[in-house]
Amino acid sequence: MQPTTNTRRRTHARGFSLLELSLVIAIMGILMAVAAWNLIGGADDAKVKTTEASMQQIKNALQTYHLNNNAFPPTLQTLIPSPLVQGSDLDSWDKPFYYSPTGKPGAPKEQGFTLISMGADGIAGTEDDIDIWIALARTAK
Ligand SMILES: [Ca+2]
Repeated sequence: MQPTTNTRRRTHARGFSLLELSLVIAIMGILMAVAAWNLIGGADDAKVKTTEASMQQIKNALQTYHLNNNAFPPTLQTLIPSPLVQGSDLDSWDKPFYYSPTGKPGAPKEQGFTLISMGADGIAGTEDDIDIWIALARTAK
């Protein structure tokens, strides 16, 4: 049966209920939150990769320095002005790398220095820290 003009008008005029509107707004909010989360996560991934690339470059410069001097430099600033390192001693979050010319206790001989980025939170010893040796082991897999 065809709805009469009168019924059709009434249906159209009813519009959305408050519950339907709340539901749509809640779903849109969730979708926007997910999109924002993904954007921020993607930006952080890029910063992690950039930081790891800088650390790789610094590692190569440290090893070249070691070949020439039979020791690692006392500070990263010794290397930074040299043509061996294009970048700086700052990670992607503009925080200085932690560097020590000695390896971690018990580390293999070729890991003769320590180079760590504090990660996005800028705090040492948290989960987002990037240790050059751990990053290299992960990318080698
Ligand atoms: Ca950290």
